[in-house]
Amino acid sequence: MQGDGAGVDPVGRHRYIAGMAADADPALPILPTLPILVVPEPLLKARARRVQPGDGALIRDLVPRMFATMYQAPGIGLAAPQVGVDLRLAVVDLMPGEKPAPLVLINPEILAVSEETATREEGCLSLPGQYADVTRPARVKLRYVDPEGAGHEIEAEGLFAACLQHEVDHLDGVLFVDHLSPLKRNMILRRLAKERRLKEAG
Ligand code: K2U
Ligand code: ZN
Repeated sequence: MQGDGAGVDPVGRHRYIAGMAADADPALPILPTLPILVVPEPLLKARARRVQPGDGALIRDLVPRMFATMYQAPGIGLAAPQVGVDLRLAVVDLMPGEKPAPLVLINPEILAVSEETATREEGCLSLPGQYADVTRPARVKLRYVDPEGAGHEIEAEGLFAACLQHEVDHLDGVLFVDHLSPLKRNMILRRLAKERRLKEAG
C-alpha cells in the first residue's frame, strides 16, 4: 500500500485516524480494532522478538489496526504485545485529537537517557483503571526503523519521553508497575485480580 509511512494512503489515513470523518465514503472498510490483553497475560511479561525483513506483510496489516485500537481506547501509545503480537513494534501518537502525528516504531532502542529524571502519573491500557506516579529519565534518545525500512534517531522529553520508554518497556515485558515499590505494585495487581474475579463472577 502506498502511503505516508503509517502503512495507509494519506486520504485513508485521515479517515481512519479521525475515526471515519463525516465525509468518509461509507463503503470504506472500518478497520476492526484488536482486543487489548490485560495483566496477567504471559505475553505482557515476555521479551518480544525483533521484526525481521519477512514480517512486512504482517506489519502492513497490523499497523493500521493498532492505530485504530489505540485511538479507540483511547491511548497515545500501544505496543504489539498488548494486542497479542510477539514483535518489537509499537505505535505512538501524542496528539490523536488535534493534528494526528502517527509514529510507527520498529525495533526501537533507547540509545541514551538523561541523568535528570521526571515523575508523572502513568496508566496502561493493559492495567485498566490503575494509575501511579512513575519516575523515569526526563529525556531519551531513541533509534528505530520505520515501515519503509528507514532508520531514525530522535530525542524526546516530557510526555513523549515517558510514552517512548513506556512502549519500549512493553517490548521487554516490563510494565509501569514494575517501576513502583513492591508494596504499590502488589496493591495494583491485587486490585486488578479482584476486579477480574468480580467481573468473572458476573
Ligand atoms: O502503552 C499503553 O498502555 C498506552 C499508555 C501509553 C502511556 C503511558 C504512560 C505515559 C504516556 C503514555 C497509556 O495508557 S495511553 C493513555 C494516556 C493518555 C494520555 C496521557 C497518558 C496516558
Ligand atoms: Zn502500557
